[in-house]
Amino acid sequence: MGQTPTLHILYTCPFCWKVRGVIEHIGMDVDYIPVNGMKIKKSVAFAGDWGKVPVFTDETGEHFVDSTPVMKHIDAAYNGGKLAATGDAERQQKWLEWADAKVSKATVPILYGTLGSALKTTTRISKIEKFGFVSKRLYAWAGFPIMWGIIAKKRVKKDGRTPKKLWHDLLTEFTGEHGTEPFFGGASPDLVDFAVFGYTRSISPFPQFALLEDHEKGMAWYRRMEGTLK
Ligand SMILES: N[C@@H](CCC(=O)N[C@@H](CS)C(=O)NCC(=O)O)C(=O)O
Repeated sequence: MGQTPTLHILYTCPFCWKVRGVIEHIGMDVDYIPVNGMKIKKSVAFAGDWGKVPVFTDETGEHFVDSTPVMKHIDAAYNGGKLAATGDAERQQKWLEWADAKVSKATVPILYGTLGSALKTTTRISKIEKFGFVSKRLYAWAGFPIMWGIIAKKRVKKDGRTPKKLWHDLLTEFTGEHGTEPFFGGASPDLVDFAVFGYTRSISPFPQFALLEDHEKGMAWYRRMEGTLK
């Protein structure tokens, strides 16, 4: 027996939610360590020069970085590799890449795509995340014009769809791939389910989640995923 495994996170980080879903599904005992969003690099410097969250540290003190490899590692080491072994490996890999390329890009537009939504998001983040006294105020006021004006606006314009339509299209494409099964993985979820679930769930602390909730098939799947958590 070593130390309790830890996961360094930001509460609102979509990549962290991917890993958290797997941890909750397995019912593992993991200590979540929230980092200050203004000091990520410094907070995870112990894991080398990766400089991002999530970082998983196992009971022996070994570090693992990058959400998809971390999900795979946790599944292999603590779950008998069941999430990876479900279904066809090539199909799983292709859709993991789809999730990391497409669904990951949909989170910023929905959270920051309009000035109003960006303000709602940064206000909420300043309440949820761990911040210092000054950085909290700085983020709440300086964060939203930056996220909206510099990052989100360009992405929304480039895609051409409204952030809501983009999410609905992704959820339609994803659930369409399930066929008549309840999950992408078939009768039970696999790594792809947890990747898409993580990205989707990262929107759940924000009022914009309501825009996803009227995607009927997507939400039915999302609620089934919640039902697999311990
Ligand atoms: N590909 C990485 C991306 C992780 C990532 O970009 N995390 C963000 C927080 S949401 C971060 O730590 N950014 C800090 C930085 O890039 O300096 C993963 O899937 O884990």
